[in-house]
Amino acid sequence: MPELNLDGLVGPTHNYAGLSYGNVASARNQGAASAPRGAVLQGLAKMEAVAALGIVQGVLPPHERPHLPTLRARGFSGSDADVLSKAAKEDPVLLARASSASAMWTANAATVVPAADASDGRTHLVVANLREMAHRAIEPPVTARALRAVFPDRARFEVHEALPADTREDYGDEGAANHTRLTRSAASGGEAEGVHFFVYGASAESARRPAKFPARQTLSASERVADLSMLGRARCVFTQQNVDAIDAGVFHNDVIAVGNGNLLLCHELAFEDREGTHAMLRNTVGPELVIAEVSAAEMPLEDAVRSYLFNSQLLTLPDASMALVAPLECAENPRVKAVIDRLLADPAVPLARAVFMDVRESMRNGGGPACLRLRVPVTERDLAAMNRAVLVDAEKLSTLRAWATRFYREALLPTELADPLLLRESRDALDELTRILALGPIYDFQR
Ligand code: SUG
Repeated sequence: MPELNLDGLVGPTHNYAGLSYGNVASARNQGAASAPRGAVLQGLAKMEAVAALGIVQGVLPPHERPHLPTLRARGFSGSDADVLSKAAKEDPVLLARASSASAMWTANAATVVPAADASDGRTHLVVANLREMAHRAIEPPVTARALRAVFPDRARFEVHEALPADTREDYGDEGAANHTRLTRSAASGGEAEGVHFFVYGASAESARRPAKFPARQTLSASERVADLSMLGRARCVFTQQNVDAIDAGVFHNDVIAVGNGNLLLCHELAFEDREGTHAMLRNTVGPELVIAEVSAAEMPLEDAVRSYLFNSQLLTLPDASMALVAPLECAENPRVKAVIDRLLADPAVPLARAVFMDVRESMRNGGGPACLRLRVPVTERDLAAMNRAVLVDAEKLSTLRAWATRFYREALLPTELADPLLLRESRDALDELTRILALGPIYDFQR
């Protein structure tokens, strides 16, 4: 029973602009030089490693950045070069927002509910509105086009537009980063039935809310996503994230908890109501559920945020054992490494191995291995019905490496975003990529 992982390809404008309030890595690295080519190659190496574990691996394309329509909508006019230079002078923050490669974190692209759990027997992908961060709120329309180009068969897949981002409804939605699918066994693919665990930062009824940083996911949004996906409420568990953790830099649940099959790995400070959440999960999933918890004494919250242990990918391999694909930072922090060794040695925890990957370029913006991928539990028939040009094998990986090496810069500073050549290079790269991945004209500049 396969699980498809769709990783976001890092875009040519990958840079550190400090745009995400509440994401401590993004703030810490503001203004630093980035390495777009190194970043995309790190991502491809991770995809190669995950594919080698026996997981079905594919890619989602970067978005068009700088996004000229965003700048023109704010009144900047003239040639593309004029628009860029005026924006750089008059509103550099807007230019940075229109230039972020943030679409690489595809865990925030959508929430996915496989056909096995949806009452209409189709797989649902609800695009996330990402309304809380201005630079990410411009992603949804192109994300929807990209997902439809990957899953064109409407009889099997429904790609929903993002929830309304205005204030009529309180829909703050960040997609799969706050959603975990659990099952009664190691099985994580599209054949097994699952339970859907939604974690939100705040709701109208919340007794406590984060004091410092935004609650990016709301309960209303999670409930609406569940309904659009045709999930019966009996399959759902909703719980509030620990607001103190949000204020400590845990801006998504996937920075403090990760689940797969019948295993939930989480920090003791993950949820507002720890005991109640564990009990709801045990009741809904069943006695097969294993909750492997890490205490604050064993690993303080600060280590969770720095190392991104919980942003590891937890994967079921073809032999039904589980592997943790963790950021290299976890191997370098003795306290975190000791937690991983303890989990591997614990016979009650179904975890067989750990693999460490260098995704530092993404980590410096607060994106670990799990942020970089969207999980789609599929069946063999789903795989046959999708656009298989996005799947990676040795040949596709080498094509993508050559493509990145040809178009991507070695280094980039946020002060270089107005360079008209960067726009040109990015468009040329994406134009070529839509051919490599057989996506059709998904970008505004191609329409
Ligand atoms: O939305 N960082 C992303 C990181 C997303 C991580 N995703 C998950 N946890 N699933 C964000 O905060 C930083 C961009 C900048 O500052 O230049 C950024 O958008």
